[in-house]
Amino acid sequence: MKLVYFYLLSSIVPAFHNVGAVEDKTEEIQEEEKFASACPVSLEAKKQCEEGEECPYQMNLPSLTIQLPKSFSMIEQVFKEVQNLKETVNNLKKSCQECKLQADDNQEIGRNEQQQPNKEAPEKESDNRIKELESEVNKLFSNLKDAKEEINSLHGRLEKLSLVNMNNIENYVDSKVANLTSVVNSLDGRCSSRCSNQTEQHYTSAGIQQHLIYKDCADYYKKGRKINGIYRVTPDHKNRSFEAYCDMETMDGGWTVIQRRLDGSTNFNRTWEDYKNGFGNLSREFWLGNDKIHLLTKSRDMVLRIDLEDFNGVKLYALYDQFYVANEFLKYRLHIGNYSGTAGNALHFSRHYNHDMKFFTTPDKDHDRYPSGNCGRYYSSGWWFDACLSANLNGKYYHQKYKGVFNGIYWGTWPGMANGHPNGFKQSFKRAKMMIKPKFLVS
Ligand SMILES: [Ca+2]
Repeated sequence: MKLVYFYLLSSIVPAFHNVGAVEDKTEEIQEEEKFASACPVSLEAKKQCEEGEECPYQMNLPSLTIQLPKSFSMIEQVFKEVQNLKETVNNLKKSCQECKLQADDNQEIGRNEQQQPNKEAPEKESDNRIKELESEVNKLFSNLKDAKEEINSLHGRLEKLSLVNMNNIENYVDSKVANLTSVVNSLDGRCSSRCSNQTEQHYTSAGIQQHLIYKDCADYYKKGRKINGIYRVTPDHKNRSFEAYCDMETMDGGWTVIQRRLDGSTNFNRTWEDYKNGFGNLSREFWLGNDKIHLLTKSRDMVLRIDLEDFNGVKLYALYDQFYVANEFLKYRLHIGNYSGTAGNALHFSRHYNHDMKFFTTPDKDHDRYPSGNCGRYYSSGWWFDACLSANLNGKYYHQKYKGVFNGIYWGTWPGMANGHPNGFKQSFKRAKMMIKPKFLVS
């Protein structure tokens, strides 16, 4: 539409140019007529105007028809198409904006999705932490292992030290006990000669049984009790009294018997507890008990006499000028002194077979020096085994010679004992007896 208006104006401009040349009236009329025939455009005042007055003029134009190129007919179509295109573009733009929004959304989601690994980051961190902890634990484990090895080695050293110390302490205590018992015995000897009547009278008037003051069979013997039999003794006033068999005939009497074998009526294959408390029949075969033996030998310095008789009627004896059995804590360790007698020193046979200073072993408690097994179990008895024996008076009672393991009553220095008989039979004993007596009474 705007284009059409432009062409109308451009055709008017030459008309105004011609209006400027009106002054020449003759020519003007001719020209007007000419022009009117050629182009019917007239310019005239609207009303009669005075000179010098500004009057409105009007211009009449003939109907105008302009021939435009054919291609101009396409303009409307093009315009329509342009409109369509514009709409399409707008639509596209709109959809594009939606696309963009979607894309932005997607990007947002993408960003969020990209944040996923960030969410996993703490997991990675915790993984690393776990690895660190694992390595720390491994370090601690190896440290612990080292510490354990160190503790084991220290433990070994400590055991050695404690063993050495224990031996020292034991020896120290033993020597002190020996000194004390010697002093007590000498005092006791003096008292028995000067104060015994007073003591007896005192106890009698107090109504206390007289036997409470008898430490052992020797005390009874000193009081004129010279018949073999069972007497109640109190070797330590802090401990209970107990019965013991007293031999009042052998070698000036006054012997407290701690073990006896004579007929095989009592089984000597016994436990630690049995040997601790004692077992058997005091009138026949028995073991007095390690606790009692300890108390008896603790209260006085004692000597030990062993009497043996074989089935051939041979009777021999062994005398040890010291005999002490330690307490249970020290595993009833044996202490023996110098030997004298006729049966031979079987308790201290050699450097390798020595029962002195050995712990007590029973079939259920191995304290012997035989590393591969229990001597008590092998030889069916409780005894102060080395590894294992040159003497064992608690062995099995055989009523005659026997074959096999040396598990009978055994005294290694007995004539023909160690070699055995040519036919493989082993010596057995008819009687065995172990008894003790205060040293100061033995000349
Ligand atoms: Ca052993």
